[in-house]
Amino acid sequence: MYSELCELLGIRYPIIQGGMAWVATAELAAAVSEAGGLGLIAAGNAPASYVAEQIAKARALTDKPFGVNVMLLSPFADEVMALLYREKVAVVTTGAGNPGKYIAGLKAAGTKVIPVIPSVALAKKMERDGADAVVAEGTEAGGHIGELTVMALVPQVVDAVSIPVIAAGGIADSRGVCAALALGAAGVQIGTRFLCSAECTAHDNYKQAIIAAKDRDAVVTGRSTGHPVRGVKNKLTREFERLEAAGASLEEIEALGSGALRAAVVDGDSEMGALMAGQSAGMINDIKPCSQIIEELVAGLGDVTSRVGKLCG
Ligand code: TUI
Repeated sequence: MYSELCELLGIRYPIIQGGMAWVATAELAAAVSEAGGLGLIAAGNAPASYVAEQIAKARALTDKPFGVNVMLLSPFADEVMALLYREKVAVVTTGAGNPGKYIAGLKAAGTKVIPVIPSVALAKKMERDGADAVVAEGTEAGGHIGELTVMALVPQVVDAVSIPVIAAGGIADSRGVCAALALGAAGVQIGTRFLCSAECTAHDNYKQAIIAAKDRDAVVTGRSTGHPVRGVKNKLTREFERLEAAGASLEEIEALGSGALRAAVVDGDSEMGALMAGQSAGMINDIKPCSQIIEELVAGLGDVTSRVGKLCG
């Protein structure tokens, strides 16, 4: 499994770990990078000082390239980007917004810039602004999501831009990786599967909720706020649904979500915590080391491609 992305990023496999706020710490990022993928530290809603600590920790854990994901709705996005101009990490990915104004500064630092995009229009804009690749994230993903599925979004983005396209959303095994490559992707970004890894420092209750989840359990809340979020169904998502149905104010709905991700990841609150996860939650049944997750993703491709080859050949 080798693509232009491996060349661009200096990695063995074109497998990127999702930039999950609170979940994607230096430990997880280093484990994925050590295993030949690209690990990411998530800046989430944290200040630059936290990101600086995490970068130092990851550098102590691995010599391999890793990246930082910047969530652009964060009040600290500007100061985190200012830090990244100095830190010269290999890769910066962005989510939940348009990173256009930061691209030149990151590129001047020698950093590869890979925005996560939910539409063809934003992909084209990012290419014009100098992005090195894009992650086309489907609505199957966990956390804050767009509307299009991977199946529809990825080929349309591939047709619209010349830079490499990385598929994300709902991918957790070799079948998903192979399908993404068939759609024209140069690689994949995987979140939920890496959350259920041995090296992920998220609370075990969060991991167990994903393992227990069935196909329809990763639900979307917050559509009425303009920031839809997918996560495992629990007391919190039911409370969201109740408030949204009752026509509660934006402030009331957002107050419910505030601090809920930290509660899930750090405190293990599986009732009122935001158990953000993608639709792949239903096919994740165990916790294993990142190296094993990556080895199995790659090793399984032979069987998938030979099956497809027989059907098509
Ligand atoms: O960003 C994500 N996933 C996230 S961010 C997050 S924290 C959060 N929590 C509550 C509400 C909002 C955020 C949890 N999960 N994935 C990448 C992603 N980016 N999905 C969708 C987008 C996106 C949306 C609009 C990217 C760009 C965009 O552009 C709008 C514009 O400004 O042009």
